[in-house]
Amino acid sequence: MRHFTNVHDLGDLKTAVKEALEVKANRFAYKHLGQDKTLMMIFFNSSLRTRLSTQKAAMNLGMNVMVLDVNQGAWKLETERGVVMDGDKPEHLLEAIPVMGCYCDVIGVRSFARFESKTDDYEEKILNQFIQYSGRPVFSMEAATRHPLQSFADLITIEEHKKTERPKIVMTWAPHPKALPQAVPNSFAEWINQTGYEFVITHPEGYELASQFVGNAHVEYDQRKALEGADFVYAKNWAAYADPNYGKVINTDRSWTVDSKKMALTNNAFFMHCLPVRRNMIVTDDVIESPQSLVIPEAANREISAQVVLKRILESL
Ligand code: AN0
Ligand code: CP
Repeated sequence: MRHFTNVHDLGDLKTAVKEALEVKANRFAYKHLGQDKTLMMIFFNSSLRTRLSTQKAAMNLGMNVMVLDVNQGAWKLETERGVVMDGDKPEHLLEAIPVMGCYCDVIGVRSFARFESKTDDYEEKILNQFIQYSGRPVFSMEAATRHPLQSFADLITIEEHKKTERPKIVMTWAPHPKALPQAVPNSFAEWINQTGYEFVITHPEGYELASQFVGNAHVEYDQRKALEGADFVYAKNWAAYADPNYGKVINTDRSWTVDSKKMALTNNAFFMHCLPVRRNMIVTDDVIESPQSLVIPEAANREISAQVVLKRILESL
């Protein structure tokens, strides 16, 4: 595998999950793979889990790691070609990317949707420029439309906890005060659609996701109905995708918060969220603290998903 930006790059998911569980059981077995290889992680946006888990995964593989926070200490980067650079941005991405590529063997990029142009976001303009101009294998650490390392960790967590062959998975929108990208829900949907599990997406009207991600999932606008019999409840906020509200918060209805009454409608479901989470907006304290909450195991599996991805990239160098 050279680049990792979506579920299809990983090939067969059963094989990938099997490899993940092997890596998890013996995470230092591949230390030779990364010897004298350097990972560069580039962050255009904040992170706790992605930064730490990906660095840990790289260290497990014997790699050296460099981290650049573009907004803290680097030159401000112009991203548009053709701009007369007389403003506050001293450097262009078209020089910065190949320069970064000179100093490393693998590049991880975090670059969220900016909500300035739906086309730019959904064409993955920033991530694709790294793929085109860095000369290095590139993997997404959450780009504009997807967060595949998160979805892979979520799938590993589901495989570890499922009690039936074909669990019912419900992804529910939940309220949040600020506009958040669709990357996490898009990506989760893309991955779960590959599993063939029963998959329901529930959200208020106006929060429809792009059809290429919804795929064959059942969309149910009644959250209570959606949650009936669920084995896994995956909560997430996202801003509107549909025009004319792209990138906007159109509703912060707290009746959508996941609480114990909602969880009582389920089949004693596990609760999942990628974190960071705003308590008592997205989910109540009691639900996230309950024994059914998988938020910490999900975060722990971020080390494993990153390690499988880095291992496969290193194997292809
Ligand atoms: C980001 C998002 O919703 O995409 C990152 C989640 C992993 N969340 C926030 O910005 C709070
Ligand atoms: N879940 C996740 O990607 O968290 P961070 O934004 O903290 O990296």
